Amino acid sequence: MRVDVISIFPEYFAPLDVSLMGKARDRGILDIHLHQLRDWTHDVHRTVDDTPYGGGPGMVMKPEVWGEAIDVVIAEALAGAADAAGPSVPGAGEARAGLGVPGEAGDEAAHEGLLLPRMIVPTPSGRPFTQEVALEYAKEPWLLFAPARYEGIDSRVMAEYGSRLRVDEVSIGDYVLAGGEAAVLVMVEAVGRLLPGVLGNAASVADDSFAPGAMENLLEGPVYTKPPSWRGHDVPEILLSGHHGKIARWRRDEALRRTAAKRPELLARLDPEGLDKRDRQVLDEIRGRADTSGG
Ligand code: JAH
Repeated sequence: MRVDVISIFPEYFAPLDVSLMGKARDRGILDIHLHQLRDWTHDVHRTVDDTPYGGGPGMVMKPEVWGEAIDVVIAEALAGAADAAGPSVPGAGEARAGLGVPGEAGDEAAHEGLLLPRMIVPTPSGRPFTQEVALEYAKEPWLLFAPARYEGIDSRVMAEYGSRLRVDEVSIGDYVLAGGEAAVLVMVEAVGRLLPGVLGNAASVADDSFAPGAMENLLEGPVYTKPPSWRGHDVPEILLSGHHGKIARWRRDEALRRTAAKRPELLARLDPEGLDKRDRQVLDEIRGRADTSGG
């Protein structure tokens, strides 16, 4: 997957060199390109913001700068992908090889067939970013993130690119940040770990909280490792039993109980078709307790 990020703080994305995302990049699974928005300004002050029409506090990011930045980033990525795919004239490949020009083989950034990116603008007024959205983005070959600062980007930028490519205004939660960069880090990590070959164990994705299927709208239960007893706290005996069927059932019970305790609003979203007899029994016990405690 190719990811472009245009920001006035490209250095904010240094954490993407670390750990799982760093490895995904080293392996060429995740190809992240960072761009300084101010590179597309034309004034000595490299101005990216201006006062809001209609008045009010704060500043708004200027549309012309974003427009040039997005146009050039897309055009250069497409030109690079065409280069990497090689010449369409038969025989020219040998000429290129003779000149020592790198071809597609061994070219880690050889994105063939890039059309247009999906553009993602983080904003508190956007659609909620969920595991479902992360899975959807993980299927895309190319994402372009446009994190704003100040009070946001002039809305005409989203209108313009909304008619040229797919634009999503997305929120990672109901709070206001100082800018969209931290939200981009969150989204790139949530999407990046879902890319084929990034996680060692594909099963761990299916068992995640919120994963489509059995864990949809459920939180994962508690986890434990050695030692079996620590400061008087014992690992639940069932986990030491080696009874894999019973362990799976206990984990599901705990997921249901934890979801009821911490995110009761999620229970209403459980698919009744996805609940077995024991699931319903656990939920009845939880509701019974809730009903008696309420009086
Ligand atoms: C704040 C531009 N959903 C979290 C979120 C995302 C973006 C922003 N704030 C919160 C934000 C200022 C300027 C974006």
